[in-house]
Amino acid sequence: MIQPKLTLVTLGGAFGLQNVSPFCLKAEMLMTQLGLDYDMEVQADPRKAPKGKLPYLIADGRKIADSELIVEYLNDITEGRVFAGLSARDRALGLATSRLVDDHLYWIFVASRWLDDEWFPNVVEGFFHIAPRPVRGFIARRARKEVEQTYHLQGLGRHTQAEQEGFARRDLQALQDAVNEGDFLFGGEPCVYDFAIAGFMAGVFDQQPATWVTHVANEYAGLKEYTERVQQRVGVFGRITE
Ligand SMILES: N[C@@H](CCC(=O)N[C@@H](CS)C(=O)NCC(=O)O)C(=O)O
Repeated sequence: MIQPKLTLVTLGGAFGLQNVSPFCLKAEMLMTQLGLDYDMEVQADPRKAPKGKLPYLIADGRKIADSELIVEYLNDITEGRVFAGLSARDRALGLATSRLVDDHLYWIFVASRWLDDEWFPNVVEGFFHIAPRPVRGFIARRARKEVEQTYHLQGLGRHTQAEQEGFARRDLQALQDAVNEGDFLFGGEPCVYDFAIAGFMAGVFDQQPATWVTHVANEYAGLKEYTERVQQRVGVFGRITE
């Protein structure tokens, strides 16, 4: 295979994490596991990404935006290596689990950062350091309003704090039960679905300071050990390691 020139554009680091976005970290883990030769570039302003979100991949000049579309592209150029060895059932369960993480638990975690008055100052410094200091707070508060509206529209934002914790606990328990047997989800080597789970959970466990979701997640020791195992095996960590 003649490999295209690949550049993975990510949101970069914040809160003690070298790669703060779970979607970016999943792509980084997969590209490393596949042994691809690639560069990483930071774009701290998601509005400059093709779809206003990160990551995107530049492959010989073509931009592929969205981690799932990146996964599909990587599967194509490696002639099916991403999903090799996975049965249709593995792929069904892997996809369902990834959706739980990306489209449900992710939003609870986002809210635990953005909508907690005590934690929000970390968001201002972690995500808006690129804005000039005099307008930083204003821009961050405007963005916070959008997060609040999105969380409400998604539906989770209509629940009490105790109910949100209940939703988070059921998700975490389901993830822990899914990964509790064997080293990885589907055998002796991690696959893209392990990267979706561990890429997300690494940020939950290792961000500084903790949010309430981190405190709750710390009670799921099996999930924490698994998250560490995946990172160790692929050699890519959410946290800053040196
Ligand atoms: N479905 C997308 C989600 C990407 C995403 O939500 N990225 C976040 C960072 S974790 C982002 O760029 N957010 C910026 C924004 O929504 O303005 C993927 O899988 O790539």
